[in-house]
Amino acid sequence: MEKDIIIREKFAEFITSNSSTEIDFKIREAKLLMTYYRCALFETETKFRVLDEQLSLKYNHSPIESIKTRIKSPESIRGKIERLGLDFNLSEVEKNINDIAGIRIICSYIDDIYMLADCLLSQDDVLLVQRKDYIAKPKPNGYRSLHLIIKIPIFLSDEKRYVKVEVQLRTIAMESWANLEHGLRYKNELTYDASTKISETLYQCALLSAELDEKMQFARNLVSTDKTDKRR
Ligand code: 0O2
Repeated sequence: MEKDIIIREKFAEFITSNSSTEIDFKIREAKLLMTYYRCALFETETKFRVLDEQLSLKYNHSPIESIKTRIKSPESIRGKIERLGLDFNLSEVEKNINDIAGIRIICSYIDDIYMLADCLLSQDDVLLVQRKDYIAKPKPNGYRSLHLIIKIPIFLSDEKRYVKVEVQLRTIAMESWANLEHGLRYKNELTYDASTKISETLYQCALLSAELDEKMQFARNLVSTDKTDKRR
């Protein structure tokens, strides 16, 4: 509620301290920036689809189960600006918020995650900004995924512009756990006891989901070895 009042005040200040031409200009700039992020998502998605086509032929299974893309909502961007204590201006947002454009790659097996990440990062137009491996080192609540922040170029009519994209790579099991956990986390008004029990249960589920991934990977490796043996 208090946040809403602050936002309303900021908006009123913005309206009174800028002429309508300046406001139009700022709106156009914001729209343009969002367009760059959308284009960067097209480019990144295409890169993964190309890799999937080629690697499917090479390994006889498709490493990508599905792809999801999203542009962070204005409310969520606003929340992050406040959390990070940034100024409400576009260059601050562009410089400091890494996940405005997000792409999630759902993979069949754990090895596919690392193979796809390596293939992407070996492309000479992709720059790695940050890598967080929550599979090798899961978060304390059990969350697992590989996160990359990359910069990729988009080619506009008159310039080449590097844009940041957050790439999350995870297996089907990691995706199910994260989606259910996300849903439960936002069920608020829980007592301390209930919330502690839910966290413990989710952590147990995360361990089971990690075990499932390991077993599936083991089965997949047996298929590959068996095929190699037959060829001998
Ligand atoms: P949304 O709606 O997915 O965008 P930062 O992003 O820099 O503020 P942090 O913690 O440094 O925060 O980034 P990190 O660890 O790379 O995680 C960012 C994103 O990963 C989150 O984005 C989630 O999508 C996902 N994530 C991280 N931890 C968890 C978790 O414990 N549970 C679930 N379900 N997802 C997680 P956003 O911005 O939170 O949300």
